[in-house]
Amino acid sequence: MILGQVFYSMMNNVKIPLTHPRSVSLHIREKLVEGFRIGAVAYEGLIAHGRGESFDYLLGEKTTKYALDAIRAAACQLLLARHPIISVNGNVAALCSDDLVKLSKTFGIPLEVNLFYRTDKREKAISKMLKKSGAEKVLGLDTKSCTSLPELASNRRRVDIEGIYKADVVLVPLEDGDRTESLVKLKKKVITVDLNPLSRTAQTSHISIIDNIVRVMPLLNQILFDFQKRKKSFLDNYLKKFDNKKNLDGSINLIRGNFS
Ligand code: PTJ
Repeated sequence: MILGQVFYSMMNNVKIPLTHPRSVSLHIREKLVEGFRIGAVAYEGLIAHGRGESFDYLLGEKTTKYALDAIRAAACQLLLARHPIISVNGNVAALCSDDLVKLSKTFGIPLEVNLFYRTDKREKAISKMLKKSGAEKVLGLDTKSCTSLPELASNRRRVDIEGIYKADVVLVPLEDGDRTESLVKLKKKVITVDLNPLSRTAQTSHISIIDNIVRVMPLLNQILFDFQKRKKSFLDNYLKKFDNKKNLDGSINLIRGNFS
C-alpha cells in the first residue's frame, strides 16, 4: 500500500521509502506478497517471481525493442481473433488485475482463471480480485461449464467450454511449458508473456513477449486501442513480418550483451 512517500511491506509491517533505489522492484514484490496473503498467489508463485526478477534484471528492467515488437504482434493477433481469451493465474492477478480487466472490458476479451496449483479457494480469491477490479464475468470456476484439454496431465487441463476450449487465440502470461505445447497442438495461436526467453513456454508460443507483465499490460492496452482503428490488411501484414524465433534471439543476445 502506497502512503505519501512510503509504501508498506504489510506482512512485515515495515515502511519502504519510495526513494529507495530498488523501490519499483520492491513494490512489485509487495504486490505478490499481498496476493499471497489474501490466498490468490501460490507459495510457488513467489519462487516463480524471483526467477522472473533475475531475468528482468538481466534485460535492464525496461521494455526492449524486441518486447515492443512482440506486443504489437500480440495486439494484431488479438484483434484478428474470433474467440480470444486471457488465461489468468495467481501471479498475474496479483500483479495487474486492473489492467487485465480494463483490457477485457474495452476489447471484449473474456478472462478465465486457470491454475497450475489449483484449489477452489485460490480460484475464488483470484475471481474476487478480478471482480474488485471491475470484472463482471470470470470464466473457469463453474465446473458445469468445464471440460478437459487432451494430452495434458496437470491441473491446467480443466478449461471452460466457452473460454480456452473454444478460443482460437489464447493469451497465457507466466505459463508452464506443458500447456503451451498442448494449446499449440490444438491449433490455437498462443501468446505468452515471460521474462525468460529460454523457457519452454517462450520457445513454444507463437508470440513470446519477453518483458515484465506489469510493463506489458498497460502497453498492450494502449497498442490495442491504437491498432483497432487500423485495417485488417495492416494487422495481417504485421503478423506476417513478425518472426518469433528472431525476436527471441534478439532478447537472448541483449542479455548476453548486458554481461559485458
Ligand atoms: O497461479 P498458478 O497456480 O497457476 O501458478 C503460477 C506459477 C507462475 C507459479 C506457475 O505457472 C509456474 O510454476 O510457472 P513457472 O514454470 O515457474 O514459470 C513462470 C515463468 O514466468 C518463468 O519463466 C518466470 O521467469 C516468468 N515470470 C515470473 N514473473 C514474471 C515472469 N514473466 C513476466 N513477468 C513477470 N512478472
